[in-house]
Amino acid sequence: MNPIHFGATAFLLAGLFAVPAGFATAQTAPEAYRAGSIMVEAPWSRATPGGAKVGGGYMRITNTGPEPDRLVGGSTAVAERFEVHRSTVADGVARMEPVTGGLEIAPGKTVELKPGTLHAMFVNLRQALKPGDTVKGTLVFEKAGTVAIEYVVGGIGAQAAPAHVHGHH
Ligand SMILES: [Cu+2]
Repeated sequence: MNPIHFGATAFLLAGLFAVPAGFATAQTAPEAYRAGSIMVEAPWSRATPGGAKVGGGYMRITNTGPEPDRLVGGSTAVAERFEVHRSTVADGVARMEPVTGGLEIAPGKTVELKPGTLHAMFVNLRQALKPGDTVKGTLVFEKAGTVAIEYVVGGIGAQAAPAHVHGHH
Protein backbone atom coordinates (compact mmCIF):
# COMPACT_ATOMS: atom_id res chain seq x y z
CA MET A 1 0.00 0.00 0.00
CA ASN A 2 1.50 3.33 -0.96
CA PRO A 3 1.55 6.14 1.59
CA ILE A 4 -1.20 8.14 -0.09
CA HIS A 5 -3.68 5.28 -0.07
CA PHE A 6 -2.78 4.39 3.47
CA GLY A 7 -3.44 7.94 4.53
CA ALA A 8 -6.84 7.96 2.88
CA THR A 9 -7.80 4.65 4.48
CA ALA A 10 -6.81 5.84 7.92
CA PHE A 11 -8.89 8.97 7.44
CA LEU A 12 -11.93 6.96 6.39
CA LEU A 13 -11.61 4.62 9.35
CA ALA A 14 -11.32 7.56 11.72
CA GLY A 15 -14.50 8.94 10.17
CA LEU A 16 -16.34 5.65 10.57
CA PHE A 17 -15.45 5.30 14.21
CA ALA A 18 -16.03 8.91 15.15
CA VAL A 19 -19.81 8.66 14.75
CA PRO A 20 -20.55 5.41 16.62
CA ALA A 21 -18.42 6.54 19.57
CA GLY A 22 -21.10 9.01 20.61
CA PHE A 23 -23.68 6.26 20.65
CA ALA A 24 -21.61 3.60 22.38
CA THR A 25 -23.27 4.02 25.77
CA ALA A 26 -26.76 4.03 24.30
CA GLN A 27 -26.70 0.40 23.28
CA THR A 28 -28.50 -0.96 26.33
CA ALA A 29 -31.56 1.13 25.42
CA PRO A 30 -32.11 1.81 21.72
CA GLU A 31 -32.78 5.47 21.58
CA ALA A 32 -34.88 5.82 18.46
CA TYR A 33 -37.98 3.88 17.50
CA ARG A 34 -39.71 4.18 14.17
CA ALA A 35 -43.10 3.30 12.75
CA GLY A 36 -44.15 4.69 9.41
CA SER A 37 -43.36 8.40 9.41
CA ILE A 38 -43.08 8.60 13.19
CA MET A 39 -39.78 8.54 15.05
CA VAL A 40 -39.70 8.40 18.84
CA GLU A 41 -36.41 9.30 20.51
CA ALA A 42 -34.98 8.79 23.98
CA PRO A 43 -38.04 7.87 26.04
CA TRP A 44 -37.33 8.30 29.73
CA SER A 45 -39.16 8.41 33.01
CA ARG A 46 -38.47 9.47 36.56
CA ALA A 47 -38.12 7.46 39.72
CA THR A 48 -41.21 7.69 41.91
CA PRO A 49 -41.44 8.02 45.68
CA GLY A 50 -43.03 5.06 47.47
CA GLY A 51 -46.79 5.03 47.19
CA ALA A 52 -46.90 7.36 44.18
CA LYS A 53 -49.89 6.74 41.95
CA VAL A 54 -48.53 8.41 38.83
CA GLY A 55 -45.30 8.50 36.87
CA GLY A 56 -44.21 10.69 33.98
CA GLY A 57 -43.00 9.75 30.52
CA TYR A 58 -40.84 12.00 28.36
CA MET A 59 -39.50 11.71 24.80
CA ARG A 60 -39.18 13.46 21.47
CA ILE A 61 -41.61 12.53 18.71
CA THR A 62 -40.84 13.53 15.13
CA ASN A 63 -43.11 13.24 12.12
CA THR A 64 -40.89 12.72 9.06
CA GLY A 65 -43.81 12.36 6.67
CA PRO A 66 -45.99 14.81 4.69
CA GLU A 67 -49.21 14.20 6.68
CA PRO A 68 -50.09 15.15 10.24
CA ASP A 69 -50.38 12.30 12.72
CA ARG A 70 -51.71 12.13 16.27
CA LEU A 71 -50.62 10.35 19.40
CA VAL A 72 -53.96 8.92 20.48
CA GLY A 73 -53.03 6.48 23.23
CA GLY A 74 -50.54 4.13 24.72
CA SER A 75 -49.73 1.79 27.56
CA THR A 76 -46.96 0.78 29.92
CA ALA A 77 -46.15 -2.40 31.76
CA VAL A 78 -46.24 -0.57 35.11
CA ALA A 79 -49.53 1.32 35.19
CA GLU A 80 -53.20 0.86 34.55
CA ARG A 81 -53.59 3.79 32.18
CA PHE A 82 -51.58 5.98 29.84
CA GLU A 83 -52.58 9.60 29.29
CA VAL A 84 -51.02 12.62 27.62
CA HIS A 85 -51.07 15.71 29.82
CA ARG A 86 -50.13 19.34 29.52
CA SER A 87 -48.80 21.15 32.59
CA THR A 88 -49.46 24.81 33.11
CA VAL A 89 -48.72 27.27 35.87
CA ALA A 90 -51.45 29.80 36.64
CA ASP A 91 -51.16 32.20 39.57
CA GLY A 92 -48.18 30.22 40.82
CA VAL A 93 -50.15 26.99 40.95
CA ALA A 94 -49.03 24.09 38.78
CA ARG A 95 -51.79 22.10 37.19
CA MET A 96 -52.05 19.54 34.47
CA GLU A 97 -54.84 18.47 32.24
CA PRO A 98 -55.30 15.67 29.73
CA VAL A 99 -54.73 16.53 26.08
CA THR A 100 -57.99 15.55 24.47
CA GLY A 101 -58.47 14.39 20.92
CA GLY A 102 -54.88 13.20 20.53
CA LEU A 103 -51.60 15.08 20.44
CA GLU A 104 -50.93 16.34 16.94
CA ILE A 105 -47.50 15.77 15.44
CA ALA A 106 -47.38 18.08 12.42
CA PRO A 107 -45.47 17.04 9.28
CA GLY A 108 -41.75 17.71 9.61
CA LYS A 109 -42.12 18.76 13.25
CA THR A 110 -40.79 17.43 16.53
CA VAL A 111 -42.89 17.52 19.68
CA GLU A 112 -40.99 17.22 22.90
CA LEU A 113 -42.57 15.68 25.98
CA LYS A 114 -40.60 16.91 28.99
CA PRO A 115 -41.08 17.88 32.63
CA GLY A 116 -43.18 21.01 33.14
CA THR A 117 -45.01 20.94 29.83
CA LEU A 118 -46.38 18.12 27.71
CA HIS A 119 -45.79 14.70 29.21
CA ALA A 120 -47.10 11.18 29.22
CA MET A 121 -48.70 10.19 32.50
CA PHE A 122 -48.66 6.65 33.78
CA VAL A 123 -51.83 6.57 35.88
CA ASN A 124 -52.38 4.13 38.74
CA LEU A 125 -48.85 2.83 38.99
CA ARG A 126 -48.63 -0.76 40.10
CA GLN A 127 -45.03 -0.43 41.27
CA ALA A 128 -42.47 2.21 42.19
CA LEU A 129 -40.06 3.23 39.42
CA LYS A 130 -36.40 3.08 40.38
CA PRO A 131 -33.42 4.81 38.75
CA GLY A 132 -31.89 2.57 36.12
CA ASP A 133 -35.08 0.57 35.57
CA THR A 134 -36.45 0.23 32.09
CA VAL A 135 -40.18 0.33 31.48
CA LYS A 136 -41.73 -1.25 28.42
CA GLY A 137 -44.58 0.59 26.81
CA THR A 138 -46.44 1.32 23.63
CA LEU A 139 -47.51 4.50 21.90
CA VAL A 140 -50.48 4.45 19.56
CA PHE A 141 -50.60 6.84 16.63
CA GLU A 142 -53.62 7.42 14.43
CA LYS A 143 -51.69 6.73 11.21
CA ALA A 144 -48.36 5.16 12.19
CA GLY A 145 -50.06 2.64 14.47
CA THR A 146 -48.52 1.11 17.56
CA VAL A 147 -44.88 1.71 18.46
CA ALA A 148 -43.22 -0.42 21.15
CA ILE A 149 -40.78 1.64 23.19
CA GLU A 150 -38.74 1.38 26.36
CA TYR A 151 -38.34 4.16 28.92
CA VAL A 152 -35.15 4.50 30.91
CA VAL A 153 -35.82 5.65 34.47
CA GLY A 154 -33.81 8.58 35.84
CA GLY A 155 -33.66 9.92 39.38
CA ILE A 156 -36.56 11.46 41.33
CA GLY A 157 -37.05 15.03 40.14
CA ALA A 158 -34.74 14.63 37.13
CA GLN A 159 -35.31 17.38 34.59
CA ALA A 160 -33.66 15.64 31.66
CA ALA A 161 -33.07 12.17 30.33
CA PRO A 162 -30.48 10.00 32.07
CA ALA A 163 -27.10 10.61 30.41
CA HIS A 164 -26.99 7.28 28.65
CA VAL A 165 -30.09 7.88 26.56
CA HIS A 166 -28.85 11.24 25.30
CA GLY A 167 -26.37 9.80 22.82
CA HIS A 168 -26.16 12.53 20.24
CA HIS A 169 -26.69 15.58 22.45
CU1 LIG B 1 -49.66 14.56 34.21
